[in-house]
Amino acid sequence: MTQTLLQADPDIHALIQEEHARQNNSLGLIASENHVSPAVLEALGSCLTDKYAEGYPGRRWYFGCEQVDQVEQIAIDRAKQIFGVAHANVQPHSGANANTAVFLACLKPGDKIMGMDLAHGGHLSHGMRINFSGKYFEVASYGVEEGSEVLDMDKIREQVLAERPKLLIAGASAYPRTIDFEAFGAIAKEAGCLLMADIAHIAGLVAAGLAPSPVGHADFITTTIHKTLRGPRGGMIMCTEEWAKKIDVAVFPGLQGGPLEHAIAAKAVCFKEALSGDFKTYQQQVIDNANTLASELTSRGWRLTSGGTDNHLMLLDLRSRMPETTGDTAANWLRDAEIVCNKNSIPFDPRPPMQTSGLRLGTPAITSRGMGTEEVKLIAESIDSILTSEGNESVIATAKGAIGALCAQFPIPTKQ
Ligand code: DSN
Repeated sequence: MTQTLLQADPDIHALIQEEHARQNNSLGLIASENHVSPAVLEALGSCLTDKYAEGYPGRRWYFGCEQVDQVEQIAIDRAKQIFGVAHANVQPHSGANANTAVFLACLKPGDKIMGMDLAHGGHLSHGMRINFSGKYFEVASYGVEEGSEVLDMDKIREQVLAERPKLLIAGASAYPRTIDFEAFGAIAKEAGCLLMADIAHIAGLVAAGLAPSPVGHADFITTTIHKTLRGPRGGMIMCTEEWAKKIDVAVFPGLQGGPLEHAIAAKAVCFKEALSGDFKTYQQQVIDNANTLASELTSRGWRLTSGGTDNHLMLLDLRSRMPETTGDTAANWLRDAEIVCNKNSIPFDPRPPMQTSGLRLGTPAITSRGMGTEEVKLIAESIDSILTSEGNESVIATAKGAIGALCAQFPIPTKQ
């Protein structure tokens, strides 16, 4: 029982070491990924994983919760302070769970939800046909405009008033532009429906005041902690006081059993980091790096959907220079040079989701490694050369050398 991981399970130990090396020796451009701090990782790997704590601070079914009560209360208080919300539930195991708990709190099976079309950048938990959200609720969706590829709030207003959903959802996993939560709030009010803002992708930018906050406009705000916010994998729900009790009951016992107090401790550490002075500088650099990557790619002739980005991500339309190349093929070429991103449908994509015509590129993870303008320029040059060479082996080898040198210069923050 006192063995180290290496002694107890050399196979898993070796794979963790390999994964650490993979992360350290490659560039993470997956827009939803990031690298946590050593402090967050330490809390996550703590003895808090051993503790059952069904219930909420001060109201648990189990005894011996004195410490985890304080941990969870600190996480809640910091979340409320960061986002300026009345109530926060830090127990959801994931973003999808957070969304499901909101549905459980305010909807009945068969009620209508309306979110952004998955094919236009929405999320599977916002009404995808084979997701829980699509199976148990009637689904309507809105999307971006053909041509501009941005959300047209006047048109969305008309659609919402025609569809009359019970719950309107604002939020996306592949939308490079600012989301107008104030306009969504006004539409929801006019239509007499509830509004859920899913800020999973942009939570860090919102926390830093660099993207508009849905607070005051949305009844519910859900998020993951592990994207731009730079914390452990997990979710959170914020809401008005009016919904606090229903949300808490929906999370536990409605949807989940025991909370993951080790993850909640890591969330608390992440929130403390988000309250520090450095956090805004980091988030601004994420945006600046995304802008640099976008302008370097567009100056080389690549079209980005909507023409660019306001946040941490962008969608590159491969058809603008390589009409025969799918996102799947392109992402594989980049992977061979240790540039890790994901294929992504672009709005009105004629290709199926497993192929796609686009790549989604994001800058949170490389920014956490300390990379800035010069490094991003080099990354753009490598991406461009690999794609335009159609995955030529020697071009990939050259790019891989340059990326390897960059990674060695900017190690990931954690040692494990
Ligand atoms: N799957 C996540 C993403 O990559 O955007 C969203 O949950």
